[in-house]
Amino acid sequence: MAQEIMQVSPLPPFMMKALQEADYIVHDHTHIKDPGALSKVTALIGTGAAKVDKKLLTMLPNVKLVAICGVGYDGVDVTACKDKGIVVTHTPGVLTDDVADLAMGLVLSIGRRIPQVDKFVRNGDWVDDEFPLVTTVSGARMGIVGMGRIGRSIAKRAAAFDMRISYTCRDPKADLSYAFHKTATQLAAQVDYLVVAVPGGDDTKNMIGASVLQALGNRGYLINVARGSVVDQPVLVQALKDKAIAGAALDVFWDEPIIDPELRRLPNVVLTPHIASATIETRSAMAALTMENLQAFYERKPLPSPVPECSA
Ligand code: 8YV
Repeated sequence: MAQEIMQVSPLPPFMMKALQEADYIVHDHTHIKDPGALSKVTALIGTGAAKVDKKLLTMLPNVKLVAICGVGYDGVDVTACKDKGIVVTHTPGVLTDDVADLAMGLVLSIGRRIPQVDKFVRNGDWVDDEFPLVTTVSGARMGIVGMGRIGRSIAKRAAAFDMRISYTCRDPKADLSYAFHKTATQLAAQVDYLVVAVPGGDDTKNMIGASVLQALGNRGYLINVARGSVVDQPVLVQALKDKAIAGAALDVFWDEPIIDPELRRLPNVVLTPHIASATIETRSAMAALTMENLQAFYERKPLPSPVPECSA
């Protein structure tokens, strides 16, 4: 019998294709309202952008799985899920390299102003002007906020650029020799590039605010490949306008995909549309792992990648 599941965010075509090939009946939560139909839904599926709250769960008495196609699941009320015996899964590991690649790409892009110089050449400005000199990335100081899989992978890449690495996270990692700082503000005061790689959610909301940016200073750059919510965006925009920091390279924002026009107009930023995991290889691997979680759930087998809060 075909299983009925419900998508709680737009799903990319490759994910939809895999679901259809596996014969799932996929409802869209914006169209399904009838309680009889809702009670047939046994699993929810969505990307990292998915919002799953108590109100939604109350409408879905038979849901027992929330499968997120993404490593971040900050939109899911995991406590509410656990209270109802619902397990949440995500896709860690398979996207680590791509996210770290983009973080390093953003460091180089803002440090060397690659998009800006590209525009300079295309506009024909090179004919009678020279692009202002920038500062060297190799050997600069990188501070990483969050030393999980992605943070470690960014550090590995930065080490190949002879960058001097330090970090902050809950507790120092015994196996790492990089300098540890207790707070993001202390870390920011010591670095040229501050790279954010912590999970989103209440614990990290606006953790990069005025004091961190002030500590980063007018020669420092902010890079964010985590979640827009981690950075106090209006405060960042003001700091960029005032040149209180040198620049920012951001893959994630408040209210995606609507981007503050002031931010879009700034010359000292590089902006990418939440594409850190957006390669064919990684998105296929994420879809495959999501499908494995769904399949294991319906076959009553151990789930390949439950979120830590739902792990035994
Ligand atoms: C995408 C992400 O948002 O994994 C995450 O947490 O932010 C991204 O990979 C998305 O979930 C892709 O489906």
